Amino acid sequence: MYSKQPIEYKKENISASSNFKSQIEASSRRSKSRLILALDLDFRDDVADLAKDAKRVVRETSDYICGVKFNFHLIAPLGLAELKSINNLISGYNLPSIADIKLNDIDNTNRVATEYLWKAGFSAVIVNPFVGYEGGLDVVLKRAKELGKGVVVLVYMSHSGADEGYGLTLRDDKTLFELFLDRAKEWGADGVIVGSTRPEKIRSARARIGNEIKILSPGSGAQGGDPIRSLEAGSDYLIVGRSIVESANPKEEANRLFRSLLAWTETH
Ligand code: OMP
Repeated sequence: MYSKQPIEYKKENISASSNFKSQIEASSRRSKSRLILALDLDFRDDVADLAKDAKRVVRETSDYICGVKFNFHLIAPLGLAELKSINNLISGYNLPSIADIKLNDIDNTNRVATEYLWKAGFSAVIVNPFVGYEGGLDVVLKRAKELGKGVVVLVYMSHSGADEGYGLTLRDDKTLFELFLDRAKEWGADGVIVGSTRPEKIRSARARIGNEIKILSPGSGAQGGDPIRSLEAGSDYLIVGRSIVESANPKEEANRLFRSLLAWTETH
């Protein structure tokens, strides 16, 4: 198999604190927050101020969150230098940042894509397990371990059509969801994504994977998921985007959501 030597990383590119899981645990303990901000700024024709606006939202919400997630809303229009500059701000608050590209390709493409993400200062990446291990995600999982970066596996999405894929039953009566959970465990993933709109799936994910793997749940707020029900079902962290980012006052909205979860967070 063709495999290039890994890029030599300068120390500054590697987070000092051991790995993604311990980073987000520490961040959540410190902030008493289970909220990961999805920094999903809406489409605009002129992206000149996009990085500046993203930084503003990070500054305004940093007291109320334990991590930040970037999606194509920023990763597509911005370059490496701008992404790195936003990530520098985020790591200055001791918050980990997750690159949500739902990575889904052959090993060489996955290797190049994630090397850029690590260079841009991300702490973790979200991958699609459908692509498989050998010649697919193997390079990502191995390299992430070397660098203390996190790999988060998509196992049940939050939208209603997710049943058409993740809900399929295989020949041995296992669902694709269960297979993906088993893979996440086998591969030593740091986390899995299960939609906040499906507390019953969160509960069965927790029962199947145990407590070592974090459950990250998007879908509270704009998609109608109930944050407390997700946490009660076993989610470790809630990923929230539009209800904060697109509100008239992101700081106030993040604070409101933070406070609504505080009683739960302080007792668990
Ligand atoms: P809001 O619906 O605006 O709170 O944003 C949710 C964020 O989580 C977006 O960035 C989505 O792309 C992402 N997401 C889901 O909404 N559902 C999923 O099943 C998986 C993700 C994700 O991987 O983060």
